[in-house]
Amino acid sequence: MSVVGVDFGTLNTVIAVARNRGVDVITNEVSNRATPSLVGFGPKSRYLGEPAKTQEISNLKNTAGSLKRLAGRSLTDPDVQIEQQFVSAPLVDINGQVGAEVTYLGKKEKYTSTQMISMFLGKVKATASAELKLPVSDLVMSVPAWFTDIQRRALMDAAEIAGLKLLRLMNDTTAAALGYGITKTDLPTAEEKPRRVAFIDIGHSNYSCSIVEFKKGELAVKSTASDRHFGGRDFDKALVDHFAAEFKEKYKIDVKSNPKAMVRVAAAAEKLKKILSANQQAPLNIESLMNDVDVQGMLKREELEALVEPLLQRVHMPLEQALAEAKLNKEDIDIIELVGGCTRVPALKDRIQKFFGKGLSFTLNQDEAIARGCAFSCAILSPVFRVRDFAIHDIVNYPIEFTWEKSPDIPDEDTSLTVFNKGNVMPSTKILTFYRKENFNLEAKYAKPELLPGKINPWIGQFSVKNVKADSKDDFMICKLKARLNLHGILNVESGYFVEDMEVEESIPEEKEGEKKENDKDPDAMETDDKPKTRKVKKQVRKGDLPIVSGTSSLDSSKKEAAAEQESAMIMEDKLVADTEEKKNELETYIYEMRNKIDDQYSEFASDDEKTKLKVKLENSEDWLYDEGEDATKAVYIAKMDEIRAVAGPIVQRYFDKLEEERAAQRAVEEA
Ligand code: ATP
Ligand code: K
Ligand code: MG
Repeated sequence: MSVVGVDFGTLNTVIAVARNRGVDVITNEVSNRATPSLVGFGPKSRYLGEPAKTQEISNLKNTAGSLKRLAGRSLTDPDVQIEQQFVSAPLVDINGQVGAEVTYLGKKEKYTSTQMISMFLGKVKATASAELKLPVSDLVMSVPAWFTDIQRRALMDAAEIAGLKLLRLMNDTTAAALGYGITKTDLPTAEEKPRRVAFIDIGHSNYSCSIVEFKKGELAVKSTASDRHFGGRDFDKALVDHFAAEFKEKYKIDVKSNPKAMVRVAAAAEKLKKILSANQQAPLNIESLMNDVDVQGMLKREELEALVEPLLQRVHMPLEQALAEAKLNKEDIDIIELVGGCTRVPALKDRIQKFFGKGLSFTLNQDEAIARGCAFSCAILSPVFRVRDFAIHDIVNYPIEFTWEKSPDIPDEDTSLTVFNKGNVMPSTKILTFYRKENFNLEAKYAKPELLPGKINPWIGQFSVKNVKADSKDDFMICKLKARLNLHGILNVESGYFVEDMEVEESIPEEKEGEKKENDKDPDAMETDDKPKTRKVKKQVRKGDLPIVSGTSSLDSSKKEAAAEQESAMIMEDKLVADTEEKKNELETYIYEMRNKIDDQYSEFASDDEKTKLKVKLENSEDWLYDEGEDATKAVYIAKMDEIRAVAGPIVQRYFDKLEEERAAQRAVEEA
């Protein structure tokens, strides 16, 4: 069984696997350690990951990125409107969920964000499986800590549709913290002061800071704060705006009117930004950007910093919030660990360092720490892998309340309760008690919608409790419901049962005598009656289960099955296209090979007549290949190959017979 950790980034996805020697980041089909988080749709197949990036500029309208930021969102969400600036395919509404409209196999199609994520995760699965040479199912994946129930459920659904089993959805910075802690041998003991580390992750779109306390064998997240619209792409955008204005002035071209030109400028801007992290000045040159104009620009690091000054002024905010929520001061933080590609920007490092007034630490691999942490978590959770356990206490980021209808029998009953408060430990289980004579419903929702990202629906779920009835004396049934905020940060009412108050006999625990008394104990005072003492106490005794019917934002199983079938069909289609391409390449190679060999090693084994016949066959086949055979089916390529083999076969056979004859003669000589 495989043990896989995935950092599903807005721009890049990194896959790590745990093997017996430790955790490694794996490479994809083109040997990259990160895969673009992109899906594309073509006339014959889909492009997932690297091919989507390769095709992006020529296939803008049918390429979608920012996938995870679309999870669980609706089109009208203001956050999605921001996302549309970074997604080149048009975003549309699909029954309340955001999706993309694309042309696939020559037809207009719409896919929800959940479907597109499952397509991409299918690719992640194939990449891991190819590297491990094992079927892949179990994995741990990271998400920003600010993701809500509906966003997390969407990711769970997407993984399931892709045939993956998510053992844990882990917050990005918590994953980095696990990777940090699990390899440390010098963490404080239970009695000592904990080590306090601030983990700061600034990626392509998001900036998060978690304050984490470490002790031997455990970590506890104290707070997490984020600026969910702060990352590398905002730097890129500032550069694009700058150069768009400059090119308008200098070359009289409006790149903003030309989507392809915009993508090319954005790519060049990102490259320029990276160079400026290590150099004081860098050029930006693009050939034939639009209207046959070649553009040239130049930028100094200080100019970049001036362009992003409004962003830099926000750097301190998540840091201040994280400290306040952890009830700590800057001075309490022992170490500041930075991860995420964007933390390479010198101005950012500088501001963070100034904020804390102490040096920053880069002991984790900035691009790979989160994926590695996820792989460690998967190893801990996997039944097949032995790894030192490390306890992870995360926290609730938004308060969750339950509401219910007032019982007709209890007029002064409250009708809501905040069950999980912000800052509570997560995962966590709470038992809710209700006195009822009839079936009842309760609803879970986020208590403070204004804290949620964008216009996320605060509703979490409705739970109907069945088989509730009054007892023979018309007394209330005492109903107990188990509400669990699980490892994924998803809330469920997992089970219900009812109890009865009963009098039970309970043995009285022997009173512990103090040590001093024990020492000068008088032997005559010893107890002679050895019958255990008991007392009657009232206790709640579990009497039976209460079925619960849940309605949440998760897809129901029939929808998931349908999506999984659709996904399988697309995988088959993609595979057929890939196989067809392979057969075509084989045919092409075979033609070249035969043409060379017929006048070389095969020459003496063919009559002139046979040679002419084969050469004509090869030439016709080649002409066909570059004409109507350009786009044939797999079966036709195989048939063409067979046709050539029919002519070449006897010749090749004679050649091998001769080789065999020579070998036999050689052996005879050696044995003689
Ligand atoms: P997110 O965490 O927001 O979902 P992500 O995980 O895909 O996104 P990362 O891979 O951590 O993001 O970081 C990618 C960003 O880091 C990009 O904007 C990239 O341009 C930027 N980046 C990478 N290297 C450098 C560098 N040397 N200098 C400046 N920026 C860099
Ligand atoms: K990443
Ligand atoms: Mg990231």
